[in-house]
Amino acid sequence: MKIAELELRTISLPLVRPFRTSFGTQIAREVLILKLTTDDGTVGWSECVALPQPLYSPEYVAGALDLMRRFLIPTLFQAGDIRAESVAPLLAPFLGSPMAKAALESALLDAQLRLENRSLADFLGASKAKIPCGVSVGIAPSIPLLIEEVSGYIADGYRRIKLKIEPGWDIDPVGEVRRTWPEIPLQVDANQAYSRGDGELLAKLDQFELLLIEQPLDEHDILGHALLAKQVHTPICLDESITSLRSAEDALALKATTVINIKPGRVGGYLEAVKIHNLCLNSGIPVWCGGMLETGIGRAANVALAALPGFTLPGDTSASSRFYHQDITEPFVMEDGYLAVPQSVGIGRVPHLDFLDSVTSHKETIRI
Ligand code: OSB
Ligand code: MG
Repeated sequence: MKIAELELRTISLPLVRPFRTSFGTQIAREVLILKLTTDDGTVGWSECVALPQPLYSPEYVAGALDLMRRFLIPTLFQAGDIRAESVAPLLAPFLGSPMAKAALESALLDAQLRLENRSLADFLGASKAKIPCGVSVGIAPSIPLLIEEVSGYIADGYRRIKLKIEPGWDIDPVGEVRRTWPEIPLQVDANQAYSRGDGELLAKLDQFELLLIEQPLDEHDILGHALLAKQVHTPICLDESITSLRSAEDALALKATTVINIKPGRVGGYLEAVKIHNLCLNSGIPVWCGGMLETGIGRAANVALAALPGFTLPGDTSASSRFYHQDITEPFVMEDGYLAVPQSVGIGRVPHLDFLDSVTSHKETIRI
């Protein structure tokens, strides 16, 4: 298979409500959508999960676009005959930027699977036809407004609630949600907002029987997470710190994490994500599929990944309506708290082109 053409576009989709985290507030999703065409005319789609600003990770939309244009795409063009499995090794000399690399690998994988008439779920090794859904809830303007927002998600059928926390928005809001819904599976995500000295404070969350505390400390502070794990009974789960199979091996060996959030973009693609899943499955470490406010394109692939046997916790794999009034693909609609795993060829979704065009702010085509 040879890549003949890559179309890169930036689209902007308004969110149904602002999404506030410890690193900033998103009001729209500005996202890079890739359309790859092979020399025989097969098309593959993907989404780059980098955010517009380098606040969650060092990558950002304009940077990813520049990197792809300048280095990554020319390298793939030069390689000639390739498969999705060749992308990571070919791009490895360019340091970092797993999200940009993942987007290219995913677009090629979608095309490859369409050519082979095979679904991504089947290719990755999915063992479930539907997956239970969790929802990530941003920092709210007040505790009553938080309770109101969570009530809506519970009514929608979500099977797990994740609350974003930061210093000053932790014990009280989490306690109020726990008191209101004593039985709901509940977890929190700090996006690196705490420091090593916060062990005593974070241990106060133990009383709420949370599934886990996600990424309390700096992404590079593996030792800090290991020390914190001795002070806090609630399991520590790493997100930002896990950027590859090797970093997952290291964090597990150092006892910095006992649960892992797998985000394909953060680890360089679905192939690396499966390797981390396999490691965790063999080590008895539960994993769940993280999210990056994906459109239907990225969401479709995440839902396939979340159907693998080691994904034993509900992920941030919400319905399209959690973030968007209108998705760029046929929407993901939750039924009784579950999403059906796409079974058709490739990722199982394609964008609605008229709508995609209507939200596109930039489009360029790179040909060999
Ligand atoms: O830390 O999991 C995170 C969104 C953007 C960046 C980082 C994170 C998130 C979320 C939302 O929590 C997950 C979702 O897509 O539902
Ligand atoms: Mg997170």
